[in-house]
Amino acid sequence: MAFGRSSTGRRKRPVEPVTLKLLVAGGFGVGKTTLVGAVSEIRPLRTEETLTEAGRPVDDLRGVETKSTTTVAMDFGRITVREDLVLYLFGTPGQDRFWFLWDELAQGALGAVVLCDTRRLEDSFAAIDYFERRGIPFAVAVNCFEGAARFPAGTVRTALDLDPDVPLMMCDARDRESVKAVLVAVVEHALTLAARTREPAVT
Ligand SMILES: Nc1nc2c(ncn2[C@@H]2O[C@H](COP(=O)(O)OP(=O)(O)O)[C@@H](O)[C@H]2O)c(=O)[nH]1
Ligand SMILES: [Mg+2]
Repeated sequence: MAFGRSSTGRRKRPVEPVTLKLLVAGGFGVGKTTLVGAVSEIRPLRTEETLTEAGRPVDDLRGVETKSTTTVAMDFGRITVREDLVLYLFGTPGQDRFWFLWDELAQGALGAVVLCDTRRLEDSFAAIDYFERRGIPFAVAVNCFEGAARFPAGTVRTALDLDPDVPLMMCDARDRESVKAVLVAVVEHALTLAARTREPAVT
């Protein structure tokens, strides 16, 4: 038969993966650079600068006193979640003085992870507001630093005033599997929301 789609004798074609863009946001020192580095298959592109004395009054180091570098532009990484799904991660700069970059970074993003540290939850309010206002789907991940008090998810949810459908998870930004679970949750959440908005209106 001349035409047909028999696959016998044919090599399985490599799957062309879907690529999605996710943002990683949250307060300064919350673990964004660590998270991207933990899962990235490519050497993460980082734009770290040594914290200068001049930046000290601005860069709040409470809880991360050992931190000696800061991300001035962004972190960038890539993770293949499945053969057919590749995520590109863009870490947003945590400091308010780099907010002008956010709108550029948010272009084309499917969704975002907002990382939080329970010692400084308020540092992640701005990121949550940003995604809520722009209707960008996001999940909240609490980076469980040792020494930080553990709170039940419900308490954190209330403190952050999250909508009930926003996924909230505990994670360890240094742990690949933990971070992967967070990223998968964001993708699933974003796809669920997208499917909901695409549903035809009932007439
Ligand atoms: N103990 C612990 N330290 C962490 C964790 N995540 C990040 N760190 C450390 O906290 C500091 C701030 O993390 P970093 O990824 O640079 O924060 P960023 O400013 O959000 O990019 C660094 O010294 C990290 O090594 C974590 O889950 N546990
Ligand atoms: Mg950083």
